[in-house]
Amino acid sequence: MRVDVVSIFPEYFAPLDLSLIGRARENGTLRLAVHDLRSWTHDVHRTVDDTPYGGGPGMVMRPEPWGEALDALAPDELSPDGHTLPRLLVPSPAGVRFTQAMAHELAAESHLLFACGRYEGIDQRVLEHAATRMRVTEVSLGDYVLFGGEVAVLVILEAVTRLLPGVLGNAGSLDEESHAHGLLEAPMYTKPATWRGHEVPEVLRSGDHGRIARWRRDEALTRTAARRPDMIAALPPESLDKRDVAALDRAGFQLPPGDVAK
Ligand code: JAH
Repeated sequence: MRVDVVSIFPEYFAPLDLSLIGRARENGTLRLAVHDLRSWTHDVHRTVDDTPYGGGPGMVMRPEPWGEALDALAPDELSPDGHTLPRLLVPSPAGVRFTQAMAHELAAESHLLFACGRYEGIDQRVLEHAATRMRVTEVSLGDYVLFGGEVAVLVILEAVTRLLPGVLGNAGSLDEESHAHGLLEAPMYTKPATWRGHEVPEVLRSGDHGRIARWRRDEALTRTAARRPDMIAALPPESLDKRDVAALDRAGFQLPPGDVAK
């Protein structure tokens, strides 16, 4: 996968040289380039912002440097090596929610291009114009505001690159994780069996794989009901069997009335 990132703070991306993402870059799984937006400015002050039309606080990123950056990184004509246009992603508190499902979708792309806004954001015409020749997605990690899109890009890139074939050594850990099945995962434990007076639940040491699976399912349901009732409400009713409904009932969770349970 090819990834380009445009930012006025390219130093933010130094951590991408490290660890598993760094290894994916070394072995060619990930071809990542970070670009300084100011390299597409022409004035002596390398200006990237201006005051907002309509008034209001703060500054807005000027369209001209962004236009040139996107022209350079997503050329209009198809490149000779047959490369398709990138998918443009713009972190913004006004974007659609980034989810594990979107991470999977992005991991299937061959080229991602991230535009990191700062201040009050990027002149909207940049996105409008880009949308005339490539797929553009404004994306939000959650309902909070950062100084800019850089940290959001680090998060998205980590979520996406760990799904690329060959990046995660342990492929099994991909499909039993939180959010893969619409429930939070059960708690995990390792040795020693007793630590500072706290015990690992007996069932996990029993060797009874059936009991262990049921216990983990109950824990996942209980914990999800307590922490993320929205996720329980979103479960397809047919995904819950009678023991699931009983576990939720013990947790005091009121399921919406309806066709329940095998
Ligand atoms: C803030 C440009 N949902 C996380 C998120 C993503 C981007 C931004 N804030 C929060 C942001 C200022 C300018 C982007």
